[in-house]
Amino acid sequence: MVIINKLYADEVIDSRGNPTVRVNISLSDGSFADAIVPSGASTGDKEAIELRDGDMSRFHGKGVLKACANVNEMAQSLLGESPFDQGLIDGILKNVDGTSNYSNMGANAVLGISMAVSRVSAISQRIPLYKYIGGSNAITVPVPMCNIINGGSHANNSIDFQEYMIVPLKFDTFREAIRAVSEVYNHLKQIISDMNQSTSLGDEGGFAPNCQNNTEPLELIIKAIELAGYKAGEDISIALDCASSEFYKDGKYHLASENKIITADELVEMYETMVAKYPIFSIEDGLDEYDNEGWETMTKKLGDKVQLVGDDLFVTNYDIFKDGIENNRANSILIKPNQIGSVTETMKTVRLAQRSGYTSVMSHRSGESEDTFIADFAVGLNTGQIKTGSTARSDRTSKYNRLLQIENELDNSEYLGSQILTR
Ligand code: 2PG
Ligand code: MG
Repeated sequence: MVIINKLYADEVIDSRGNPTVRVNISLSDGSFADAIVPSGASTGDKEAIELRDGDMSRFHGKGVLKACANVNEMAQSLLGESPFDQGLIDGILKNVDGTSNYSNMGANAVLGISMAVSRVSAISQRIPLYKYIGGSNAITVPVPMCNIINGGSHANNSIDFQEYMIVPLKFDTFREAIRAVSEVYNHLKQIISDMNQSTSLGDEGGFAPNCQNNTEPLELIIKAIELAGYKAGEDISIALDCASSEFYKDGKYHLASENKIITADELVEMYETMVAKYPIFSIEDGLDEYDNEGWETMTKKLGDKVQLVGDDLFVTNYDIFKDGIENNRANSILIKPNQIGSVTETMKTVRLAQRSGYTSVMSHRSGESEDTFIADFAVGLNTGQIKTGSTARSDRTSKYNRLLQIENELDNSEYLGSQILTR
């Protein structure tokens, strides 16, 4: 029987220059794998707990030596176990931690082990990770939502909304879709540079120009799509992550770039106007994570026109998501494994989406690494969509490059394009 015979963590650096956990694992048959955990900036309140040392003499308090030590401690319960039953392994981790949000061991410690176990199992079985996760049904190469303008807390500019993304819908393959994104991205760079603005990048590789309001980025993007020779709204649509919890204070939405403080109803009206005027396919976190009433209204008004994605709203949490579904909040969920803490729990949430008619979007975090787990995870679970940044910066392109490899490898891959279903 193949068993886990070595498991330990070390502290490495993420794409923002902050420390994060890497878990290294080897099996009795000689298979070895590692996994690096990502980290968010605009995190939802109800996310699983990311353990940081708080020792201000190291990494501004952001060290993860405690989380690494916890990995080494949890390893004691896993050595000698078979790695092939992911549910069993993740169940042991949950028991050892003993809390519902991993506040004891840290979700960064637990997820690192969970991902590493999954990856080393695939290596041991000599199959690709996506196939280990999804078997021969794992064939959908996801439609990317590619971040090309960053604002909010991912950039040091004037834009309130956090992410402006392009979604290549009218393409037959992922390879063609990514080519189109890269072409648009480079046209946008020229446009921004012609405006005498800096083409510096935000955390996810999108540009971070200063704009007069939150709609100017849409104009720039449409211009870039057209200059690249594509039709906005047909070949390529636009997706937003407003990350509105970041500008929600005392029951109101504070749009600093427009000098406005507005109610949920007014913000929803603003979205309705934007959706009528611009080719917007998807809006993520349009309202605050606690604004349930606002979400229900927004879903009623916009749910049959656009994809409404819950990120901070659902935090990949089965129970919170189930309650949201029962109350008609949103029609789509963002899937971030580190929001919930294990591979098994992430899969459970995706299954709930799939049987409830909600779309699901696999997602990176703003703090990332060269780890490509989410690319395989998206294919393995047939999420159909992935959000993993722009076509620049290797922490983002590593995922796209892995998906290009998967598409090549699969004889029967499918790229859904505009067939992505929303309710
Ligand atoms: C988001 C993410 C990823 P963060 O809000 O969707 O783009 O950002 O990782 O900072 O939460
Ligand atoms: Mg988000």
